[in-house]
Amino acid sequence: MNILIKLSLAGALGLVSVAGAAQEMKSGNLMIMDPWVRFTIEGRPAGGYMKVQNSGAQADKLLSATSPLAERVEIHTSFMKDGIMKMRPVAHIDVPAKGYVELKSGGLHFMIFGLKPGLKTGDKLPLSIVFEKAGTVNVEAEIRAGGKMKMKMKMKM
Ligand SMILES: [Cu+2]
Repeated sequence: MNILIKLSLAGALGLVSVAGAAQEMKSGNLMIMDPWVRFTIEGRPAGGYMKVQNSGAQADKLLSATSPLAERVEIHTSFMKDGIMKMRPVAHIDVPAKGYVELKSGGLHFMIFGLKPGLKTGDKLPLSIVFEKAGTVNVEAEIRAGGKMKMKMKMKM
């Protein structure tokens, strides 16, 4: 009985944290929506994703990012070559005026190297994102399981 109650409570808490996961951070004309990081095994770089919306009449540029819990963060783009998904660093990401850019799996993304060991799904990774015009915007990206990485891990098991 006790165990049942604990389990259902854990389930309810899980639902609450999922519902509260979608984050927004506004800075000037920029809005950072739903920043998250894909959980990865220790020692592997992790992908970081979010949507950056610009309500201003001037375009901006995402120049770089850092995290106190990672060695370095690169900006990557993904592309197909000979049927294989590859990626390479890019210098910046354009944020169009009165528009948005989405950092997502298989497209532009943050590549986060040297994550502090012990981070797990549900933890928040602080990210300081530097824009050419808007300056530095601090967000907390939730670490989530998901996508291709999860499927790979399932196949290995
Ligand atoms: Cu990458």
